[in-house]
Order: sequence, then structure tokens, then C-alpha cells
Amino acid sequence: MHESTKQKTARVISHFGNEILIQGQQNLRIRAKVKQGLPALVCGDTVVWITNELNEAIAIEVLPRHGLLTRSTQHAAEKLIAANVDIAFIVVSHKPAFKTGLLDRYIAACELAEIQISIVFNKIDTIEQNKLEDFKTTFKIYQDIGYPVHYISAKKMIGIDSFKQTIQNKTGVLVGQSGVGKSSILRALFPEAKPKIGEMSEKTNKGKHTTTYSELYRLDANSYLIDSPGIREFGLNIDDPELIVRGFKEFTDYLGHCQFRDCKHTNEPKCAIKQAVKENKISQQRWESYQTILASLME
Ligand SMILES: Nc1nc2c(ncn2[C@@H]2O[C@H](COP(=O)(O)OP(=O)(O)OP(=O)(O)O)[C@@H](O)[C@H]2O)c(=O)[nH]1
Ligand SMILES: [Mg+2]
Ligand SMILES: [Zn+2]
Repeated sequence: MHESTKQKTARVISHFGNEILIQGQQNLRIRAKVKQGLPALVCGDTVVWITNELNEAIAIEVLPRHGLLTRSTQHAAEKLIAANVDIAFIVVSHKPAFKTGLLDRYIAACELAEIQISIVFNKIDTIEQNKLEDFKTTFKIYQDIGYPVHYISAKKMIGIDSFKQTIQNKTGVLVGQSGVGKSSILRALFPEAKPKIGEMSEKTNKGKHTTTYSELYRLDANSYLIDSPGIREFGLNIDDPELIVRGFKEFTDYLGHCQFRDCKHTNEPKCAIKQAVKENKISQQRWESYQTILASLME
């Protein structure tokens, strides 16, 4: 076979319109075109590519995906965030202010995409001890559900090693609000990576949307980490509201025990989920998040 038509595989580092940046086995970053008719590609995809007679790299096939993280926006029903994701690091902090609803949406999206979840509380170097204790109480709910919570400081390199191991031989993605420190965490884990790190707005205490597109970084031969842009609203990409319960893992044990088979677990009588909330077996806060998401999808 002529060298130029030899097929190789590569991971998609990032995606711009009709062009992608790919990384093959030799760690080289190559700009490639995408053959017409391929589905929309996203950071993390694995593609088969060739070099044509003009010496251009062309992606000709996308390999089957797992762990496809998506969301919906006002403009698009489905916006791809990353593909082939094994584990999501949902990054939260006290600065910008923590939002339970957003965390629960991320969790639901990852559960539905069968992506493992890890919560990362960043910037512990700038929080008062008693406030940190309050957060630890809040996050106990998530630990009880089975989600590990890491308390770290990317800036002061505290707690970085404890979750570094969880990414070995996996593809991870960093998600969360703008300014929580996703790119800073990437740099702490992988100093050779030089992602842009933003300022926080002093006026609003919010991030400035420094990272504008998702990008894949190779940590070692089999471990990858994707840095993604922070977002304000995370719309769940679900067309069937009945699926939402699958995004709330701790509800699972109670499903099928409600009086009505089509119970939505909102205000129906003899609802096993509501009963579990009453008995403190399911957190009131999580149940409220569930209802907010359900209401937003029924609109
Ligand atoms: N004190 C402190 N500041 C941090 C820490 N991690 C990040 N920061 C700061 O927080 C700001 C935002 O950090 P980024 O890493 O750009 O945040 P991001 O989540 O990537 O933000 P977007 O790309 O906009 O989504 C920067 O000023 C960082 O220096 C930390 O552990 N401690
Ligand atoms: Mg960033
Ligand atoms: Zn019910």
C-alpha cells in the first residue's frame, strides 16, 4: 500500500467548523479536514485518517463512541461537549458562588451518558475554615450517593495527587462554571500543557469565559484530560422527561414502588420517592433539583 493512503487512527484534540486538530501515536498535532458525510465530530473522538495526494490529512471515519457528553442550548437541541469520556470531574468552588442546581444537572447528564462522576471542590486555599465545613456538610449528600468529592487547590497544589490516580488509563473531562479553575487544574496535573488561565471579574465575582472550546490533552500513553469552556446554563439534552429519574442515582431503589405506574414523583399520592424524602433517605435538595429539571423539560 502506498504510504499516503495508509490508514491511521488519532484522537480529535479540538474541532473548528470543518477542520479538526488530531493527535496520532507519535504525539504530533496535525490539522485535518473532515470527509463529507461524516457526523459532527467532537473533542475526544477517535478517527481514522489518511493523507491524500496533496499531502493533506483527511479524517475518513469516526470510530464508535462511548461516554458522549452533550447539552442542549437555546439555539441547538444537541451541542456536543466531548466523546469517549470515562470520567467527568465536575469542578465547583466558593468563587464563583456554588450552584446546587447546576451540579445536579451535570450529574444527571453524566449518569445518562454512563460517565463516571467525581466532584472536585477547588480553591480551598481561599476559603475560611468554617465555610469549608459547611460545604463539606453539603457535599456529604453526594458522597453518600457514591460520588467522591476531592477538596483541592490548583494554585497551591493541594490534593492534586489524590485524584490524579483516578484518571489513569482513562479519558476525563473537566466541566463546571467559568472561573472555577478547570484550566488551572489541568495545568496543575500536567505542567507541560499551557491552557489559557483567566482572571475573575472583580465586579461580579464570575469567570470571564477564558476557555472558548474543548481541548484534549494527552497526559500519558493511555490517559487523557479534556478542558472544556465554562457555561452559565446547562440544558439537559433529553427528549423524554421520564428519563430524568435515571439522572438521580439514589432514586433508583425506590422506582416501581409508587402507587401510580406513571408517577412523576412530584405531587402524586403514595409516591415512594416522596416518602423516601420524608424519611430523609433522599435529600430534599436533590428532589427539588429533580423537580426543577422536570418542570423545565415540560415547558
Ligand atoms: N486562589 C486560587 N485561585 C485559583 C485556583 N484555581 C484557579 N484559580 C484562579 O481562578 C481564576 C480562573 O481560573 P481558570 O483556570 O481560568 O478557570 P476556568 O474554570 O478554566 O474558567 P473558564 O475557562 O472561563 O471556564 C484564575 O484567576 C485562577 O488563577 C485555586 O486553587 N486557588
Ligand atoms: Mg478554562
Ligand atoms: Zn413516585
